[in-house]
Amino acid sequence: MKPYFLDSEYPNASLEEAYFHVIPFPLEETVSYMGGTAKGPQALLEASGQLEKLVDDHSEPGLLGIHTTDAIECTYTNSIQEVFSKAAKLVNRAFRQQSVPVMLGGEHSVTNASIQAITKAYTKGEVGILQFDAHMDLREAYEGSPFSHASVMKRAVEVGIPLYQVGVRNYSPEDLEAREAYKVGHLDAHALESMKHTKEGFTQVSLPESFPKKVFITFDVDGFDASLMGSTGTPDPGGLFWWDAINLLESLTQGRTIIGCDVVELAPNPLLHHGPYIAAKLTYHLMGLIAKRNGLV
Ligand SMILES: [Mn+2]
Repeated sequence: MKPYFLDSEYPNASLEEAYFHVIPFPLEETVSYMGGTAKGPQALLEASGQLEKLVDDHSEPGLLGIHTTDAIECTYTNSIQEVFSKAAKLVNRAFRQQSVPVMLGGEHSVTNASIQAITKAYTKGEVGILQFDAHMDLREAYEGSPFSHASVMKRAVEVGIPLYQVGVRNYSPEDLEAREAYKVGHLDAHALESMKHTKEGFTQVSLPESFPKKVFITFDVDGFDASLMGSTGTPDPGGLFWWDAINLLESLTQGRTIIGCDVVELAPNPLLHHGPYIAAKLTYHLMGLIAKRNGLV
């Protein structure tokens, strides 16, 4: 899908050679408030042209090769499952060749494809999901759909994928019950706010010892504070600022490898052009973190 991720600096690497498979997934099916996520991947890819080659530790994740695939076609005949299965194949292809899928949403339900792929490629309990989000997304179904953006993490925990949530600040009683039932670890926004002002900041946080050593990161951009990220369906106050997110990613992934990630719920707003750029910068930062954690830099 053109433009390719960071094509201002690198040609689209071949699928076989690329360490990162960027998969645009412009799904907009069950969005509950403001729409626009169908335009998220395109806007993020365009904004990636403004990035530089280096990330904060001066490493250059782009050297590992980035291949941007065609966008997932989001139409289906009978069930939206068909679309997730199609996307899951691309995620599995990345897993098979020891590459890393980087999916660009689209609404948060796109993660259903990665959940399917993880279930197929890994044994139960081998991979955990680290979720940045304003919401838990743990409802059984939402507006009649079990594949809603508000249910996507329920689909993960019910098949035995351990989950850890960061930045949550807006949830229902049903979410909370599921979180307790499935023993979901968390660092909610309110707890983070207190922690932020201590001497240690976020340097001492870590995933539980028992959490899997292989991690998939799902980053819903509404995890960011509403003032930073207005380009999303449900901007929410009291969220993460840039360095909060970066420092938490750093601390929480210590001692882990990262098998894939997604950046979801970007809904571009023509008046807020920093939104897609922030999402693109986060995506490239994640590639740098993945390269580091997987021992490639
Ligand atoms: Mn979400």
